[in-house]
Amino acid sequence: MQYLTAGESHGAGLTAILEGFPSNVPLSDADINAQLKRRQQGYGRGGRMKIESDAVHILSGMLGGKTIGSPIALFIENRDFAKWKEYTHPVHGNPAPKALTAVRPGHADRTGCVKYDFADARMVLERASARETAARVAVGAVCRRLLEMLGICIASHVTNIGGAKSDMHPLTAADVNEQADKSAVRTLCARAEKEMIAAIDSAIQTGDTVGGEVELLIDGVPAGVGSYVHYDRKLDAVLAGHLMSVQAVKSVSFGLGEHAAYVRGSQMHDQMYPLPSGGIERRTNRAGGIEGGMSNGETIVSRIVVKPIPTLMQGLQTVDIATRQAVTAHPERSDYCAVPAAGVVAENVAAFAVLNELLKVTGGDDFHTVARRVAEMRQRAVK
Ligand code: EPS
Repeated sequence: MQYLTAGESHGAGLTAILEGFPSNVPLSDADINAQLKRRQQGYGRGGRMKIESDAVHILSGMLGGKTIGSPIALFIENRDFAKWKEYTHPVHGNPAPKALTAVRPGHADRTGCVKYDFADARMVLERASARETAARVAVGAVCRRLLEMLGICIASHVTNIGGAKSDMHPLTAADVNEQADKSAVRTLCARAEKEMIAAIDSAIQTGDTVGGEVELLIDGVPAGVGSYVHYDRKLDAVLAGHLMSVQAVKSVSFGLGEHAAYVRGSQMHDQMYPLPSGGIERRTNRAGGIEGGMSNGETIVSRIVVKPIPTLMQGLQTVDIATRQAVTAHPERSDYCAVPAAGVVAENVAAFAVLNELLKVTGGDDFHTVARRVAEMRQRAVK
């Protein structure tokens, strides 16, 4: 499979095309809208989320409520475009009144202007904006539908916001989203929830922003997705690339992650025990479900760190690229914290990556062929 996204944050909307998705998968707008809605939640979002109410238009790739194997085109309208079109209309807009030259440290503003030869960072930020993640979530939601039918479940929860840490580290994805979605900051830990909200409130009061960490869990991936035989087929490398591409992500790790630097081999590796059924049991999952670049059949566990958003109401010291004078960076409307949303984005970005790697193993243009092959893979792991 492959997908493309297009669209500017204050343009007409976001478009995505997903190519290579198997046929005969039942799908509805509601499946995608449910994920879009989850992405819009979270304490600490800015005013924009009160304007948008993301809903997908499925333009192609389906007939009679099922996918038909042809490219799936998706469109999400930007409601805010109604107020912006005199500036951001692709042909008739005049962006000059909305020019941004007090470039924001940490944002794509400055380097984007150098790279694309612009005198106005508006030309950069419209596309660099994390608004684009709505399109990626829509694509992921389609992939997720098929993964669910194969018994593959993806979930996430917030483990840290601004240093307020959760103690909860569930071993599987089951019920995690159900619980996390009830929390304003998508955390499973009641104590940490209060501290996380306090950290966001404190950032809001001081015109600052906070980042954090999410944990991603993927259950049910059969052993043998990805491969050790070549660098570009390693599942952890592929997944990390997709997750790292999400706006504001600064690190991605699997299993023990950076803690692996502190332990010995005997404390690191997940020992194996025979089961009467013929299968093999592990009593730990420090590998995070991936060994030798392949899923090993255990839950895939990844931790993703998101930096504090670089648009600060208090402004940071910078240089105006028009005047070359020292100024305070432009304080724009933005989010104070988008960590809860980042977890939802991570889930859906991972859904594409996992399905894409799975389809490379199974082959198959239609759902039943894929499902039969997945069943064979699972069977092989216990014989
Ligand atoms: C963003 C800035 C804010 C966010 C936006 C990402 O938008 P605005 O400048 O319109 O207030 O709300 O996120 C979304 C619109 C979204 O859908 O997530 C940025 O600069 O990255």
